[in-house]
Amino acid sequence: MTEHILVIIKPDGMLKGHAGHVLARFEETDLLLVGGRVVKVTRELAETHYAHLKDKPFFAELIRFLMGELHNNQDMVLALIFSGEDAVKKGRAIAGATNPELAEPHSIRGSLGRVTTKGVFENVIHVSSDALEGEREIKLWFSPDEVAREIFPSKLVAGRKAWL
Ligand code: 3AN
Repeated sequence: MTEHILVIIKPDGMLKGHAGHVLARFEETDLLLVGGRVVKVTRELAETHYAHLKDKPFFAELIRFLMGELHNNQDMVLALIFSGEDAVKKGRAIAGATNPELAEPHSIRGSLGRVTTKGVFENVIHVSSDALEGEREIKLWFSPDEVAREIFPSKLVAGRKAWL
């Protein structure tokens, strides 16, 4: 089934210059890059993105992490949309497990991520966990005009496209 995923190169990955490597890894697949933008992460965006984790003990730190506060105030991330057959499975395989120490060694998180001495997961990228989450996240991070393919329906509102 064709799926659409949001991939984010997170502040640790941006700070360490891993954006090109991540792109190269995804380009080795048959997934199609249909959107990409550099985004300044606000608190509202971070909290909405991780809303499903708001009860976790690490939530506050997770929000600070995505806003770049743990990485030299690197508050710009690269957000990408990839589309294709089984995009979730393929993207999650390239990413590796959430905990970089448990991730397969050749995955992005296994090879480039680390757990800091304070226990923070520096896991380089975010990849949508399933197709529904992919849709929610893509609609949060991108407007229809910023996506190069009609991956989800949109409508015209005051002369501009908005997600349905
Ligand atoms: P994934 O990013 O692999 O889909 P999620 O959505 O469960 O994982 O978690 C989102 C983020 O929260 C992870 N990328 C990681 O940075 C952080 N996280 C998840 N579990 C933990 C944990 N047990 N301790 C610290 N941080 C965590």
